Amino acid sequence: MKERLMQLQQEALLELEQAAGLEQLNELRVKYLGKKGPITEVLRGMGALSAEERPVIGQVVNDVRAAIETVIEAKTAAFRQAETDSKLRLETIDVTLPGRPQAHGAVHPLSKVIEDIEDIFVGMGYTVEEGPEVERDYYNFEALNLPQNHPARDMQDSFYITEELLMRTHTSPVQVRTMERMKGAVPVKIICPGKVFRRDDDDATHSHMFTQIEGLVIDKGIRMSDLKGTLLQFVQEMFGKQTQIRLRPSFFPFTEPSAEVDVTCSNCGGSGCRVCKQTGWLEILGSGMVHPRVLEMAGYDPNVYSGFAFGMGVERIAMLKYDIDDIRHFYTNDLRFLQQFVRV
Ligand code: 2NL
Repeated sequence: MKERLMQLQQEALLELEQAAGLEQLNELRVKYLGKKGPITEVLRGMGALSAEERPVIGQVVNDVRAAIETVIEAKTAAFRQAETDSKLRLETIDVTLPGRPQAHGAVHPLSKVIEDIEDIFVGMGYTVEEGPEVERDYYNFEALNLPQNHPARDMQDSFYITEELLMRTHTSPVQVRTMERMKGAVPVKIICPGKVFRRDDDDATHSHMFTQIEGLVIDKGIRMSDLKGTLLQFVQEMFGKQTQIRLRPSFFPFTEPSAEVDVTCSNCGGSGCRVCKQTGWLEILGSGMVHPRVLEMAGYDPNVYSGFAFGMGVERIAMLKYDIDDIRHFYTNDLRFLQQFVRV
C-alpha cells in the first residue's frame, strides 16, 4: 500500500512537472485529488485496514496529498505570474510617443457670424425669433406695406410656390408674426435670423438664397436716436471699438424715414482703400422707423407706439469681417475654405 502511494506521488509529480498551463494543472488536480481519484479511493478503503496500519498509511496518504498540493499551488502561482508578466509586456504603453492628432470640425463661418450677432443683441436684451421659409403673400408683402404692383412682388423677383405662397424674400414676416402674437404688448425687442430667397443670377456678391438678420424694437417713445445708438453699439462690438457709423437717407416701403447705414472701413480705418473703393465707408445694413401702416396692420396704434427696424445680409458682414471675396464660398463646402475657420 505504501509503495503504491509513493509510486502515485512520483507519477503525479512527474505529470505536474510537464503540465503546460493552468488548465492542465486543474485537470491533474481532479485526476489525483478529485472525488474519483486514487487518494480518495485509498482514504475510503482505510476502514479495511488494521488498527496498526491505519495511522501509518493515513500519515503517508496525507503526506502524498500534501506533496501534490504543494506542487500544484507552486505551479499555479508560477503560471499566474507568467500570465501577468506576458500581459504587462504586451500591454506596455509608451507614454513618450507623440499623440495621434484629433480631427477638428469647424463651425461654418456663417453660423459663427449669426451666433456672434445674436450674442451682441441678446446682450442688449433682445430675443431671437424664427419662422417659416415658405411664407404667405400677406406676411411677406401685404403686411409690410409693399403695394400690389411693387417690383419685388413680381414673379420675376420671387420664388412663388402658388399664387398665395412663396419663399420669403426677407425675414420681416417673422417680425410681423411676432407682433401679431404679442397682441399689442410692448416692448417688442427681437432679432430674426434665417434664409431668404430672391430670384437673381448668382455671382460673386449675389445668391438666390442668402442669410438675413432683421431687428425690430417697438415701445412708447422709440426714436431715430435709439436706432442710431443701438447700431453704433452693435458695429463697435462686431468690428471694434474704433468703428463709426453714418446714416444716409434711403427708401423702404416698410420704414419711414429710412436710412442706409455705413461703417468706417476696417481695412484702412476710413482713409480710403481698395476694399471701400476709396470712400472710407462700407454699407452694411438698411434701417428706419417702422412705417405707421405696418404698425397699424400688426395691431399697434401708431399714435401711441413707435419703433425702429433694420436688416442686414449676414454673408456680406462675414465677407467684410473675414476678407472673403466670393459669396459662393459659403455654399460650395470646399474643405480648403471651411477648414480655415477651424478653432484648434
Ligand atoms: C436690408 C434692409 C430692412 C427692415 C429691413 C422691417 C421689418 C418690419 C417693419 C419694418 Cl416688421 N422694417 N425690416 C427695415 C429696414 C431695412 O432691411 O438691406 N436688408 C438686407
